[in-house]
Amino acid sequence: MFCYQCQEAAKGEGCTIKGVCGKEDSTANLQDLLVYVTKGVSLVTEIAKKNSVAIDKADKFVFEALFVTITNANFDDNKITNKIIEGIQVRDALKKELEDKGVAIPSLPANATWVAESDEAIKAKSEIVGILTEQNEDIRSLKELLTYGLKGMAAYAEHAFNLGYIDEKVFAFMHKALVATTRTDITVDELVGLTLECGEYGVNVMALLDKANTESYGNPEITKVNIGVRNNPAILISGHDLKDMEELLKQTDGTGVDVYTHSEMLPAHYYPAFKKYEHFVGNYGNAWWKQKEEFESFNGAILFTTNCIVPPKDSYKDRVYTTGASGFDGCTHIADRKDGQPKDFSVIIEHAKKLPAPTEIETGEIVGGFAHNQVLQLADKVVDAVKTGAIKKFLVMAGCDGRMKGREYYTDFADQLPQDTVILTAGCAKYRYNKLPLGDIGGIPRVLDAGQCNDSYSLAVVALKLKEVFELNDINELPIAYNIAWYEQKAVIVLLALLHLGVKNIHLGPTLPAFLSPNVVNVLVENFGIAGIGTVEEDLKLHLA
Ligand code: FS2
Ligand code: SF4
Repeated sequence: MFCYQCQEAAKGEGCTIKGVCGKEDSTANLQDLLVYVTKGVSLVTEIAKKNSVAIDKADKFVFEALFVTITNANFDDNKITNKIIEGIQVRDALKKELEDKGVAIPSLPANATWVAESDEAIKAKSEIVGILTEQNEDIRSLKELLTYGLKGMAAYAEHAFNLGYIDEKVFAFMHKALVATTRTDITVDELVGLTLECGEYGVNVMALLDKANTESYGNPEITKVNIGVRNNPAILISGHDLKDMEELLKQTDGTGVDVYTHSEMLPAHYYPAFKKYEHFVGNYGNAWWKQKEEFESFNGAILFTTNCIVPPKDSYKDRVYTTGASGFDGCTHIADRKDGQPKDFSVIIEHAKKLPAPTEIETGEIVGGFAHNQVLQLADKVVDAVKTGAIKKFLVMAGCDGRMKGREYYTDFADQLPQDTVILTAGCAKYRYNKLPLGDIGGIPRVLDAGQCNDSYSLAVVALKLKEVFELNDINELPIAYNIAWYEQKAVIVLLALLHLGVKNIHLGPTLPAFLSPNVVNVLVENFGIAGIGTVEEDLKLHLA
């Protein structure tokens, strides 16, 4: 195996024996093969599209498959193998339709012709299609940067799709970009161009998901979320998928089973449509990487709707369920929706009924719900505070959390910011500082949480609005600094989206991606002012200058 797609890549270079995330060598290889086959699906899809063959199954396959390969989403070799076989079937069905129409299919790369003859053949192939097959370090770096952006895009496209929202142009870009990564003659300049274009479609897919979420469940509003517990059996729901959230709340209503959110599902509390459920109690615990302790003390059943899974301990593994793109060998998987019917969560609900209530680990409330609609309602207040000097600077500290010790930097940075600064956040990065007593500025909390990582889109909408109000020519003239934390590939698409919107001088930590070669880092530094992080003291000076 060789994997360097996330921030925790071993030695800052890549995992080669087993993932720091817990991914086994066989799983990593199968994920490489799934990406390889997915590129083959896109190669044939491009031809099918030109010849008016329906490609909706291929669109769906591509975003599902890429999502499965995101860091710590799916550790189930059987599920990944089935997806590889499904990809070949989708691809070959398109070929058959083309042949039936009399279309001559040109000679294609092996991605589009390889067939899985046996389990042994799948294993053998999975060992020779990894990232390192691309010899040129810069081309490899750019191909992977693009692929990781697409993985993030795929995750957001899938959540939107689950709510009935699609953007065919996003799918078309995914196919085009995947095909480009199969080319052996592609240049650095072409890949840089595609990477920037990826950011454009990143904005589009986040806007689509924002529309899907807000039209389905209302605009997030300022909300106090309980972090204590009640004395009922319960289900803890993690991940990002709001359709799963809705269906679980409906199916648990009146059963005596409470529902709590974990990590990135916290922002579900901000949506009006979910507030009506009396049994939707609060948020339990912190960011994803603390799940070993927190799932132990939660006592109830746990549902993963997406990443981030930490391989579960035996002591609670039987209480863990997965659905959608997520999977873990030995955990029960809740099947996909069929024929427009909701998923059936009865098995986890019945299990939860037999389990003890959660053990309290903290009490109190956290405040969030500052997505674009809510912030724009407060715009006058915010603009006044900037004009009077009550707010001197906004710090965008969105992104991911992770277990690396160096991430204490973000707690210290937030804690030491002066009283006339406001943190704008989204994603699970917030758990590094959202329980600190940072206070407010004239009623505006000093940490404004827009929601999940995809709600970084909201932060961009707010920035663009402020640019308009202050009649500025450039988004970079605003008193906003970007100190972003990353972990997995959704942060990659968020970063590319911000670059597309013209944001410069983003600081990215706790370490720069292992998949960026020195030359690619130079391109990002020279054109966008991207930089890593320094010490808290240095960075406070830098960002507040
Ligand atoms: Fe956090 Fe994990 Fe949201 Fe990432 S819960 S690192 O998936 O996408 O952010
Ligand atoms: Fe390593 Fe991250 Fe890849 Fe897991 S996803 S194998 S931790 S680089």
